[in-house]
Amino acid sequence: MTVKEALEKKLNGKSLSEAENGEVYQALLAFTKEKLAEAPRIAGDRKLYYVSAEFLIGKLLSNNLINLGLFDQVRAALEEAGKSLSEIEDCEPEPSLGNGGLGRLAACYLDSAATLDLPADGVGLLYHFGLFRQSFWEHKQYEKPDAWLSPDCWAEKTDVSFTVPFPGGAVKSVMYDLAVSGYEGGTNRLHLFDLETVDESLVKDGINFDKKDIARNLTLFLYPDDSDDAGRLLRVYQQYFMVSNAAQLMIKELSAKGYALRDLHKHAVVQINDTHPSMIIPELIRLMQKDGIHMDEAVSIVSQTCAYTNHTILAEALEKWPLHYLEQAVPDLVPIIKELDARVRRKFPDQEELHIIDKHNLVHMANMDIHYGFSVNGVAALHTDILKEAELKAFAQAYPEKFNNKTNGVTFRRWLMHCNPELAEFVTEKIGDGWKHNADELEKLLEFKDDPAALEALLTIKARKKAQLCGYMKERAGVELDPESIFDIQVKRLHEYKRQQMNALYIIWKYKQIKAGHKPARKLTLLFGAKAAPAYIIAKDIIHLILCLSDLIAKDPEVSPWLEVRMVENYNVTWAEKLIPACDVSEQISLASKEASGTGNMKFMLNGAVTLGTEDGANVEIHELVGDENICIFGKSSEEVIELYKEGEGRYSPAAFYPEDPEIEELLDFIISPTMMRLGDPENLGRLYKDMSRKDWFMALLDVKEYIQAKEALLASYEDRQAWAKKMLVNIAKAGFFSSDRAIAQYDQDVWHLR
Ligand code: 26V
Repeated sequence: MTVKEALEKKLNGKSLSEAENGEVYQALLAFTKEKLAEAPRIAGDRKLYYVSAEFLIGKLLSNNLINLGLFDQVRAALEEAGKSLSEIEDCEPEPSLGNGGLGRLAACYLDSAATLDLPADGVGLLYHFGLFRQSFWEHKQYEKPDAWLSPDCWAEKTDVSFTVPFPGGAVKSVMYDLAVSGYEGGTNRLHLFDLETVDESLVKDGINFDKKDIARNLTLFLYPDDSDDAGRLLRVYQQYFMVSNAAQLMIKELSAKGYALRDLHKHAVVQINDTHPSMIIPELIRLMQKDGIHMDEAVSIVSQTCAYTNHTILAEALEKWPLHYLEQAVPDLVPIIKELDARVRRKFPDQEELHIIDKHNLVHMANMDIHYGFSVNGVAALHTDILKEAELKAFAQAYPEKFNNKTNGVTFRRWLMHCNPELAEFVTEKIGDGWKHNADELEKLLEFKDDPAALEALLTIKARKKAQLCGYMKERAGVELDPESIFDIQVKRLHEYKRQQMNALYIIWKYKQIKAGHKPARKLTLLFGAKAAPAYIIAKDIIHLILCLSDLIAKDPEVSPWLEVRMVENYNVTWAEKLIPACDVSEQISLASKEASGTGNMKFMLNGAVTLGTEDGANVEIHELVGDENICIFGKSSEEVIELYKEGEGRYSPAAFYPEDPEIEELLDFIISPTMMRLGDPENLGRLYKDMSRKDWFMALLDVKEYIQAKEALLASYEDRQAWAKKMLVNIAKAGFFSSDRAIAQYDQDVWHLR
C-alpha cells in the first residue's frame, strides 16, 4: 500500500486532496502510530529508567516521520494532493510538559537513547495542563491554562495501574505510553502517569485552582505555582506519585523478566533528573523492606542503582523540603530518610554540610542523592568544576569517584534535520550523510572554509530561513520584520541570572544612539521569547520593560528604520524551531557561573548563528571548539563573579557603578523617564529601576558596558559577508560535539553500562 492509499483508508475513502487539514492530521497520527507499533521494541537485560518531572517533547509528528524514515514519502504524497506538511503540523497541539532546558534535555536524551539502540524508558507525569499559555496585554504577561490533551493524542492509555499510598488514602494511577522512536532504529517508551480521578473543573480563573484536594488535582498542572504552602506541598505529593509509580514499574518489569528484587541493580539503572525524583531512593528502599529485604542490603542495592544529575547551582533552585512537609505528605518515607541521615551522621559526624537533614529540619534532596547514588554529574565542564570545587566540594572530597561531567547535547534530528532541512541538505551535499549517525563528521565541512560558493550557499540558506520566519511572524503576530536586518535573538526562560535586563539596557543605549543621529550600517532586529514564572515579580517587570521598549521604538519613525524589538507571545518548542534557524546572533549572556550549561546555545550554533556570550556553561566549550575568531566572548569570568559574591556587599554593589558612572546612570534613568512612564506602568518600571540600581543581584551592571562594546563590534563585523559566512561554517562544523548522541554514549559508557 502506498502512503497515499494508507492515509485515504484512514480518511474512510475521502481523497487526500478533499480532506481538511485537521482530518489529514488525524489520519497521519493514526498512520504514524501504527508504524511506531510495528517498529522493533528495544530490549536488553539491563534497562535505564530516566525519571524526570519534565519531558518537553514538543510536537512529534515530523520527528517521528523522520526517525521512521517516512518523512520524504509522506511529504511527497501530501504535496501531490496539494497539501503542505508544515500546515498540517499546525493542527498538532504542542505538549508543554516542561519549563525549559531541563525538560527539553530529557526529550532529546530519549531520542538519542533510542537512536543508539539502548533500552531506556522515560518515566514522568501526565499533566493535564502543561506550562501556562502566555499572552501579552498592555505590555504585561498573562497566563492561561494550556489544555493539550485530547483523546487522540500521542499518549495512549495502557492497562498498567499502581496503588500509591497517601495519608488521606491510597490513590490509583493510570499509565499512558508514548512511543519514542530512534533515528532509523527501534522504539522505547515514555511512560506518563496520571490519576484516574483528576478533575479539570477545579481550574478557576486563569491558572488558579483548589490546591487542597490532591485526589482530584495531583496531575492537573506542571509545577503548580510554589509561592504558597499548599502549592509547595502539592509538589511533594506530585513527586512522590511519580517516583512510587516509577519504582513499582521497575519492580514489575524486573519480576516479569524472572529476576529477584535483590538483583535490581544488575538489571536496572535510574537516572534522577535533578532532585525532583529524589524520593525514588527511599521509596525503593521501602518497597524492598516490604519484600523482606533488610535495610542494609536495600541501601546497598539502591545505591548501586541510582545516579543523579545536577542541573543548577542556584541555591534557591536546590530543593530543600521542610521535614514537616514530608511528614504530612509521605509519612512512610520519613523513617527511612531519617535512617539514611543517621548513617551519614555516623560516617561524617562533624561535617554538617554533608548531612541530609539540617539543623532547621530541612531535608536536602541533593545530599541524599549524592550519598545514596553511585554517580553525580554536572551538565557542562565548567558547571561540574564549580560543583566539585565550590558548591559540592565536601561531597567531591568524600566521594571523588562518584563525580563526573556529562556536557549536555541536543538531538540533531529535531534541531537540524527537522527545523532546517535546507541546511541539512547542504551539509549532506558537501560531506555525505554520515553525519546523521556520527555528528563528528560535520568537521569535514571545514574543508569548505575558504570556498566562496559554499559560503555563498550558506548565506542564501540563512536568508531563506529569515524570510520564512518573517512570513510566520506576519501570520502569527501581524508583525512585518525586515529580512535584510540582522536577527539577534534571546530565547529562554525569563530569569535575572540570564540577564534579559542587560539586553534591555543595550536597547536603551542603541535607541539613544540612533536618536542622537548615530545610525548603524544596517537595521538590527532583536527578538525575544521568554515566559516568566507567574509569581516571579521582577521577571515580569523585565518583560514589561522589553514590551514597552518594543512599542516605543516601533512608534518612533526616527528609530524604527534602524531598530526593531519584538517579543514573541507564548515562546515554546515550535517557536524555537522557527526562530533558531533564522538567527544571526545568539544571545547567551548569563552571569558567568550561573547557567549550568544552556542547550539553546548549541542549537543556535548548529544552525549557523554566531554566539555573543559570557564564559558560562557550555559557552566555554563552544569557545574552545570554534576559537576566538568565531564567537564573541565578553564579561567577567566565573572566578571573578564567585569572588565578588564571597566578598559580599563590600565588593560588588551596584552603588560602586552607579550613580558614579554617568553612562550607566543614563541607561537606568531611562527606565523611569517620562517617556517610559507614560507608555508603561509606573509601578512595574519603578520597581525594576529600584531593583536594578540598588540590588542588581545578578550583576547586569557589572558587564553591561563590555556587553555593549562587544555587541557593537560583532554587529559591525556582519558587514563582511564572506568573513561572517566563514564564522557560520566553523560553528556548524564544530557543533558535532553537542549532539545528544555523544552525550548519551558517554552516559552509557561511564554510568549506565546498558550493553
Ligand atoms: C529552577 C528554579 C526554581 C525556583 C526559583 C528559581 C529557579 C531557577 C532555576 C531553576 C532551574 C532548575 C533546573 C534547570 O532547569 N536547569 C537547567 O538545566 C538545563 C539542562 O541541563 C541547563 O542547560 C540549564 O543551564 C539549567 O539552567
